[in-house]
Amino acid sequence: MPDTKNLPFAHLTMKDLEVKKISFVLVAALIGASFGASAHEGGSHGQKKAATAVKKEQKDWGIAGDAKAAKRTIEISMTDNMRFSPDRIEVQHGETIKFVVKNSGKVMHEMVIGTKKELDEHAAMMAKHPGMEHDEPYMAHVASGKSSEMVWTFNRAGEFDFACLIAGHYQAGMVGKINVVAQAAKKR
Ligand SMILES: [Cu+2]
Repeated sequence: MPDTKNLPFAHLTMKDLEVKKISFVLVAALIGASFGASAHEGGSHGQKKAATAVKKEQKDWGIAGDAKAAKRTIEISMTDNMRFSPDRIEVQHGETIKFVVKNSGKVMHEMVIGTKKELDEHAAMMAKHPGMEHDEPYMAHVASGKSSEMVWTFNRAGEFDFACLIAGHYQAGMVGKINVVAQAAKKR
């Protein structure tokens, strides 16, 4: 057992300790704030710009893309008979696609890209909480008669799905397939 008499604050009451602790937290916060501020200044414009841009998070089915990197546009139409058109897309591994997602129906629809597993789970959650708001760079929610754009980089090869996760729509089969194929081996 340590001898409490030799501890630096042993002579202080609990109340004194609280005050010490609070002022320590305040000092730490101030130091943190000034560090944060100088780090931000050091980052200059580049960092500022990144903060306002779309959050790019690597997913199993790719990552948010830059519109200027998209060399191909794919138009997807969504209808009230719970179908996407086209509902099969093939892209090259590494390709950035600009999707123009058009709602040709009378009710709200959305296009959400993901793995089958992820979409199944997400759809189950949407069915439980139909009014739930969700927004990510791999989804486009489109009101009747409107169009919305979404840019996605398919930097993972494989078979992925896209779906409308509005309660009832996924269950009615509003799903499509995206096949991300590895670049063909160079022929000699
Ligand atoms: Cu839908």
